[in-house]
Amino acid sequence: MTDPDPAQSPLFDQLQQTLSQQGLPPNCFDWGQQLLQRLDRPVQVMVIGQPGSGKSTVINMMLGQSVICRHGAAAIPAPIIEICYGPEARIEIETPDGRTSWHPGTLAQAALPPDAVRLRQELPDTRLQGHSFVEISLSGSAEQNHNTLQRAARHADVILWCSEAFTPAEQALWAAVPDAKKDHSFLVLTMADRQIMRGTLTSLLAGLDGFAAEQFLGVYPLAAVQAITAQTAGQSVNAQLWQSSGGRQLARDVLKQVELGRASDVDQAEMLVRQFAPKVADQQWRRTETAPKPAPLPQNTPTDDLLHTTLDLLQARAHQMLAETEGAANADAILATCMDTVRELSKTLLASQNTAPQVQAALDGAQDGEELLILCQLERGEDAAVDAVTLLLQLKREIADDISQ
Ligand SMILES: Nc1nc2c(ncn2[C@@H]2O[C@H](COP(=O)(O)OP(=O)(O)O)[C@@H](O)[C@H]2O)c(=O)[nH]1
Ligand SMILES: [Mg+2]
Repeated sequence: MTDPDPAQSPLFDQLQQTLSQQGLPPNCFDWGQQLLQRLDRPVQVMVIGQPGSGKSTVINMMLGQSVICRHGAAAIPAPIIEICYGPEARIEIETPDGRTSWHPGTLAQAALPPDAVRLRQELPDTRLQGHSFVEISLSGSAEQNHNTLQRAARHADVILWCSEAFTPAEQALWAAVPDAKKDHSFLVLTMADRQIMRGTLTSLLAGLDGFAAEQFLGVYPLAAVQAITAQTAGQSVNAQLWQSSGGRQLARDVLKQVELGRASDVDQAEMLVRQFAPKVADQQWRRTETAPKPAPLPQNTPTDDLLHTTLDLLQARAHQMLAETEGAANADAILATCMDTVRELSKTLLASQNTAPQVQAALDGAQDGEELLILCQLERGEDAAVDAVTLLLQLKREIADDISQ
């Protein structure tokens, strides 16, 4: 598990100290500043779609309680609703004149002015320290919706696009979202219960198959009202309804994506700190890093030794790539280094003829990684290089986890 509040973590302070030094390569400084910002706030899950597409109900489902609206109540008109952590349940209402006011309780309980432009719900739910939700309604002209979506996508870490049928107009809007964001996005086909009653769900899914598979991490038919009932109606969760409503799978996959995003930020921050930390911070870093580890076992198994060798390789290459970013960042060179590294890793693991499950898992990871890197090389460019480095860091994390088990 990652730290629920990375902004309070030693890593955040160490990265801040690292970035306050003179003479840091400009690329690394910019990269580090972006990481600091991301570590400083919860992962942003944006829930986007047309009014009445079921966005608020999806957020209620993820929260496991009806916070934004009650079932069957008229949709809240505000274009932006934020749901984040706070020590007690209270809402902030912003009206068109820019004034804001605070009220205790939840949106579902409050009488809201019809002209609110932004609503913020704070809840004492500690899960919201790790990720928060933003509901964005696309209720303007095609051009306004395009602009709203682009702006929202820039700030989003994960996107849930809510729609009953994902119409061609919505498909055209979505097509303009940057690919890097599409890789972290889910298509939620809301009101699936109605589609099932009409007998239209199968043909809807078949019709979307090609386009949606390319444009999203996955397509998730969801009967959100049933999914909320599954969690709230009885003393315990109705596992069967939670599963059949589509709620279980969507909630699980979204949370996994949130975790992956956070883990990747933490990995990258660790890498920057290791490479550039000032002397004092470097010593602190080593202390905090080594403190919680158990005393080393008297003898390492051959499998551990092999996995340590692969970790050293990944670490050395990560440093090499950071050094390469000192000049003009060269995405192609970084992609090539990542590819070499993964191939070398496969070769080392294969040559060892070690059949331990951890080694096999590392080999599977390296071979899958090679396939993904081929795709990154086709895409090229800065985003692809960042994806490639992230992939190496993920491999490193998986191998390290296996050693510590
Ligand atoms: N039958 C059914 N109704 C739903 C479902 N999800 C939402 N609704 C209803 O659709 C209406 C609009 O939902 P809401 O979440 O407010 O939409 P939003 O405007 O996109 O936030 C509400 O009356 C919800 O109760 C669903 O999965 N099945
Ligand atoms: Mg709503």
